[in-house]
Amino acid sequence: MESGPKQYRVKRGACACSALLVAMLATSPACPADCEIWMSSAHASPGETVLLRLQMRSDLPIVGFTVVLEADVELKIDADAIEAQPPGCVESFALWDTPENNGCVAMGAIVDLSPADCSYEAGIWHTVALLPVAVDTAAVVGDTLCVHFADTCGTPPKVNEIVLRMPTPPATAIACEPKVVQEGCVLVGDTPLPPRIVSGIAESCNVSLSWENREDYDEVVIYRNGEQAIRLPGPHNAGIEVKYEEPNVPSGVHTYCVSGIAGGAESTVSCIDVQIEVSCTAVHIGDANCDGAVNIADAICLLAYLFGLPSAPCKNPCCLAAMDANGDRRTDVADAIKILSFLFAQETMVGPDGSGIAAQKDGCILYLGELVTLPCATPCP
Ligand SMILES: [Ca+2]
Ligand SMILES: [Ca+2]
Repeated sequence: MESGPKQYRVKRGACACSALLVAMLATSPACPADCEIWMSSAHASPGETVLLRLQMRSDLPIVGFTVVLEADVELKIDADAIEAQPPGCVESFALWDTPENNGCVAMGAIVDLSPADCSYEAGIWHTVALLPVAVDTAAVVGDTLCVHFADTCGTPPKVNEIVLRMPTPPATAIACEPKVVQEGCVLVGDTPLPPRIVSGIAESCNVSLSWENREDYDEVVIYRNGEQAIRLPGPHNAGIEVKYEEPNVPSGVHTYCVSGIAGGAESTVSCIDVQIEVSCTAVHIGDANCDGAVNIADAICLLAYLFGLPSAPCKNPCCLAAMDANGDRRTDVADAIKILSFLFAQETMVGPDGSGIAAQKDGCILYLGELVTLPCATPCP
């Protein structure tokens, strides 16, 4: 089989990083897509070897790449052990680390242009190589040793580039300079690197947290105001961004912290303050007896509340707001009729905010506290 790059027509786009090519902007085709490279980080003890994950993403399918790496002196990328991903698709995997490269390492892979399954799909991150990195035995705990993406390496210069498949036949390709999102680092020590918090946003009554797993974790732990809020079992691959949404958070300022657990050791935490400015109440409209479901028993409960003897069940409602099935901020016989119509005539109930509640939306819903004007001693879970 003919080897690697020769069998593909690869044009270098205007976004290739050579300064010479910048001067050719006027005549070169523009790079048709955004493309990015990223490398995970890890922790390791002196003398230990860890895998760093090389990831790529672009707006067009990726069919090949070259990256140029420079490592801090204590790190050695093992030339023989680079693992290309996915194993069945990478047709040619090359590594250039000759002495004249002045310590840099250039590596690349070509993924077959046909079949199409063997390109890296557009728009999502792909792990394209696992790079073993050996930490020198003389490294000191607490050191941070990084692998950098470099601009050029060797003669003729090799550059960071991603080879993109062009969308129109024949299956031509174009090389683009990728944006470096993160360089990989190894923290010398026993504990994993903490996740990096990207954002913490209050959305009405919910908190939306996002973070980046800086290495592979077995578990991720989220703390709210110093108390453990939830443990998210893994595996959690080192990746770009993970989102977690916590519903029904009380109003006020909350400190959210995230840690990662790997090999039984927990990282330090990364924290962010999030302010919930609104108060929220969870109501299950129509669930007059607060048993978690809307059925005919709720219509009976509501009628008993309205017309029953003082000893009748439901005389002391757990959540009067849940009984207001038609959203008029009163509780009367019309609500019992509304519940029956909801159950047997496909009518919608109405929430305190005026929204319709069809059968598929039936359940515990958060409403802004100011809209829930009827008492609700027991908001639904
Ligand atoms: Ca019920
Ligand atoms: Ca009502």
